[in-house]
Amino acid sequence: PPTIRREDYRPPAFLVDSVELHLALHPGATRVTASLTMRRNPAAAPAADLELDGEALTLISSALDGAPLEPGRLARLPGGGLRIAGVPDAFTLRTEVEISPEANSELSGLYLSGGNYFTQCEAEGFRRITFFPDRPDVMARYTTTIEAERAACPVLLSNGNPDGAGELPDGRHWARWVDPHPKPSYLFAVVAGDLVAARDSFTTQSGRDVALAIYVRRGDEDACGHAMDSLKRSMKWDEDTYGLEYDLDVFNIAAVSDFNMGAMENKGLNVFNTKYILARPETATDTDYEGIETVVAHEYFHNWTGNRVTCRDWFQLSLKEGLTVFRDQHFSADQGSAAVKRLSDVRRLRAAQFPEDAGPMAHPVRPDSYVEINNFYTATVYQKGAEVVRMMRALIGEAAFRRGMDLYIQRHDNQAVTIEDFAQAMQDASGVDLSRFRRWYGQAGTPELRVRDAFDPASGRYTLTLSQSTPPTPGQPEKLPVPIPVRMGLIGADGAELPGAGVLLLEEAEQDFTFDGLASRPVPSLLRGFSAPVRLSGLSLEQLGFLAAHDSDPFVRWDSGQQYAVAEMLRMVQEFRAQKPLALPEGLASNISALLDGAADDPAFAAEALVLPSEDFVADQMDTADPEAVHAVRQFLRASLGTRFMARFAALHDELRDAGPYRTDGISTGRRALRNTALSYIGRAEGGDGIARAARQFETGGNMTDVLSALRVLADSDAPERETALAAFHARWRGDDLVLDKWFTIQAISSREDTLRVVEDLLQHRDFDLRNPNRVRALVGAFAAGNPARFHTASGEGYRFLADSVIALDAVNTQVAARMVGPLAQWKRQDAARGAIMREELRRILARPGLSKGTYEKVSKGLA
Ligand code: HT7
Ligand code: ZN
Repeated sequence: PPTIRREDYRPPAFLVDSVELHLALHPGATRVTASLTMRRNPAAAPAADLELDGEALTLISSALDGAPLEPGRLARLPGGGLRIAGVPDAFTLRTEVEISPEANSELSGLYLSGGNYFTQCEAEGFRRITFFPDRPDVMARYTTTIEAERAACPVLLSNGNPDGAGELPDGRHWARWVDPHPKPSYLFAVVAGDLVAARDSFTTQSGRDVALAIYVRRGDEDACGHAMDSLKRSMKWDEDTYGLEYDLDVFNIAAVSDFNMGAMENKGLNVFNTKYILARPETATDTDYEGIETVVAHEYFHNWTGNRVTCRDWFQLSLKEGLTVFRDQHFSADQGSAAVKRLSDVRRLRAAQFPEDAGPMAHPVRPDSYVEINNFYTATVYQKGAEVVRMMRALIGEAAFRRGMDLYIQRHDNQAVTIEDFAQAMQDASGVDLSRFRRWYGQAGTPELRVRDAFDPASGRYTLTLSQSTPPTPGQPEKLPVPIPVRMGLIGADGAELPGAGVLLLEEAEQDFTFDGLASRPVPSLLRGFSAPVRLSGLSLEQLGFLAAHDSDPFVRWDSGQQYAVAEMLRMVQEFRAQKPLALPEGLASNISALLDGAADDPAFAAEALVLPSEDFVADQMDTADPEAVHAVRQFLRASLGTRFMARFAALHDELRDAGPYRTDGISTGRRALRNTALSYIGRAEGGDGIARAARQFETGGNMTDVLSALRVLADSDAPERETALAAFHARWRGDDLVLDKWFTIQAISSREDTLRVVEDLLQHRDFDLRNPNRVRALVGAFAAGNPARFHTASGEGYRFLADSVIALDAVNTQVAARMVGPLAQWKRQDAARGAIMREELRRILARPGLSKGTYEKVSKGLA
């Protein structure tokens, strides 16, 4: 398959001013008629023929300016597109095509889910609905008429504002929608079916009333409250923070249980995975509630950053995604504890993006090439992209950043632009030269930041030497220094903050920063708030322990504790490999003890800090991973800490029980998180009553957070309560897809040795469905990406299981299949024996005839 390169970008030869679409919905044969008002693009090289994208379309008829096109002027292009020879400078093209929603298991284009129709057009799904120049720099005004059988599809929705509806013969009806804003085709959407709405309204800052509706399956309307509340808070926040107001009369959301990703920001008609809409205390965990708030906000914020100002081409994806993740993170931080939100964002970045940036798929935030664009909806484009925006704000200051946003939107409203345009607006608004900073967009790899320090007692001068280097990544052997903002402070021996705190800007490979007037050697607190997405090294175990206990910055306090634990765990891994007996390090125990002392002051922070670094995170710090040894060490520590502090964990578990109704405020979720962290330690402790506590909590827990935490403890155990609880959970929640996903996941991530067998059996379970991405992610994805000890079993069975799953999936849904390849592609991180089996499995996938280009790209790059 061809590689698309950023440097090959050319403006579109033809533009589309307006689109009149008519969809006559039928499950097996939907008719789509499109009338496109088109003209030559004066900014493009002249082209005699018109080329339109198309995929899986059956052409029924076509006409140019009202006259049927003779077959001699039409040719089909290799991927399924259409070439029309010799078109005039301006014309109307009318095409009629047939598509089959019921045969569409890709979930891209128009498809059926539970008998209802949904579309997904990003990135290149619109070409599966009609012939079109399906690229984001072609922005047009859409009018959409949908007709369907009234009984099966009482609800007919599209983008924009409603503009009429009526009856048709044979029990059919129609509705028309007009979207006044020009938009790229990837933001087009249609939803039709038997759905019911939860309704509300929002009055904008200029006094316009917007009708809000969330469409769900009948019976789920009572589970939309949190999503609706999150939507209204997002609308208000964007007005207050950026002066950005919603721009249509209606804002609709439709929820669907078969969906490739989390949600989609289609103009005026967001489509959401049910996972990010539906929540009841008894079915959704605190993490689910947080996810809903974040994703609802994210999609809403796209209305300006993505929709009104969109991307020129898909290489600019981070223009909308990095910026919008930055915005949703800022919003969520403003809703509760900003510090705890930052820790969890950084945890996620390190878990997903750092390994990606160090692996075979490493790419810059603005990639240079791709084979399948769907493979580039990555942690790098999203999360690292957000970090780059955050650094930009740190460099130019909050006020200038706001001016930059105003300027960016004012300059580029209704345009399809580049990351350069965004950086230029920030530069123009701030007066700060960002030319060097732009390297962050072009260079892949995680910079390594090293610190050395020296103190001269005679002069009282303290010198911090910071140096940076970025490792080579595929296609980028040499790296230049990037500007790294290092927010820092100095801590005195008594734990007090000393003068000198601020932001150091490391621009060169190495720089000295001096501080005068110090009485004794301070401890440096670096990367406060995680001011740059880098790996920091050079602090001693002693300094880390000191910072974990004393720093005023919660991020550094948390991170130093984690780094301390990692250092000890790495040492223990060596002991384990040398078959030496393991012992609980006293320093680590005293860190945990100090956290327990202060737990009542900030339960949410304590819950984060008490959790040991994940197995993946520890393995990521090793030259060659050793999943068995890391697992053994982590389990040993959990058990030893649980045993050592049993009484204190038990007291927390008793004291923090929820009183009163379920609430999702930061205090309540923090208390539950801490209580369940305590339970998980007790569950591993020797001689404890963890199983009895978990069984009791499982039976009596009043919310899914508590029930699932208890079930997790049981699912990891060999106790008879395990089977009883899993069976009871299944019986109770069989009818609820989202809860059943949790049942699959909890078994897939169990630390038990028989987990792979269990997962293989679950693949055959009557409730497993390869066509449902949530279910696939819940079982296959959770096992391969969330259970390193069992996935990397030395026999290679875990690898074979994943390769078999990818092969089966590729025939059903290529986007989901390609996304599952990731863990196999990390073979260079494993030892030679495992690496060889992983490569063998990648080759086996690659040898499959008819492999999709997305899976091909992931596997072939993974093998390189
Ligand atoms: N902009 C969207 C990204 C997306 C997507 C969503 C659903 C299904 C397939 C998709 N491909 C790309 C979601 C977002 O980031 O907001
Ligand atoms: Zn997005």
